[in-house]
Amino acid sequence: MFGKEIHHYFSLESTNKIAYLLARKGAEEGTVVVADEQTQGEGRGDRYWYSPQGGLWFSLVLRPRMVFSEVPRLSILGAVGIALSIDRLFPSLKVRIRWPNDVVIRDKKVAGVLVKVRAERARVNFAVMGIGVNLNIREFPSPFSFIATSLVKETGRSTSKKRFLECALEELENLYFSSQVNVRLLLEKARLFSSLLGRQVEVVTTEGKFRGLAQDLDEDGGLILRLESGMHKRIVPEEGHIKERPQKI
Ligand code: BT5
Repeated sequence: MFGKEIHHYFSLESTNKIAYLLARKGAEEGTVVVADEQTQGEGRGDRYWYSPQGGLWFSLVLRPRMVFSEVPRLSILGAVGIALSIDRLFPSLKVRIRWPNDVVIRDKKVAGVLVKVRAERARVNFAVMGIGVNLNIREFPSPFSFIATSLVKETGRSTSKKRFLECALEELENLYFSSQVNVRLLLEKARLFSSLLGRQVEVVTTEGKFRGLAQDLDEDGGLILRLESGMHKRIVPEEGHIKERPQKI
């Protein structure tokens, strides 16, 4: 299903924008838009996503039967799908997910996920899952050089974009349909790859900063923190990001 229809472009502002337009016009679930480079790659909020040639930048049209509050689950699904793909192609790399949606190797970001949805009342009409993977980017300009890595930097080998995309679509499709039957499978995988669980973290949210032990993930992608006071705090993905490197305790 995923990738049955693929729209390939040499250069786009953002694959998410085109996929959103196609979805609005009725594109089928599984339609993919991929570009060799993006000139205005989008991160969450109004953050910028650096997308030169050499990376894999794609968006997937989904028509999930879910309510709006369940949408963060899709970002987790995207991150787990990419982590599984990297693990399958390069089992010796220690790939992790830094909540909510960063795929990291040695604490540096190798891939990111951005999900946009159109909802009517509380029901999701369609979703666009945008995924960026730094495959064959040999050098990053500042400020990305400190926070980003790529598969070629980690392995010394280039990766075929086609091969990675095929593998990612297969993993994403499996996760997508299996999580509709039982979301616990997805959560178990997310927990396995999580770089945070069991660590002391500081999370910055729209409500302020919270320090505590990252204890668990819940079904909708929330992070459960045990605060120093002993109280529990649930942080929803769209409201928080990790401020500093997690400390092992
Ligand atoms: C994300 O946002 O991680 C979502 C990235 C989604 C990109 C894909 S590419 C295909 C599709 N089309 C689009 O236009 N977007 C999607 P966020 O968690 O907000 O992270 C953004 C932050 O990551 C930036 O503020 C930078 O610090 C950092 N960053 C930007 N480009 C990067 C890169 N290539 N590699 C690693 N980190 C990067």
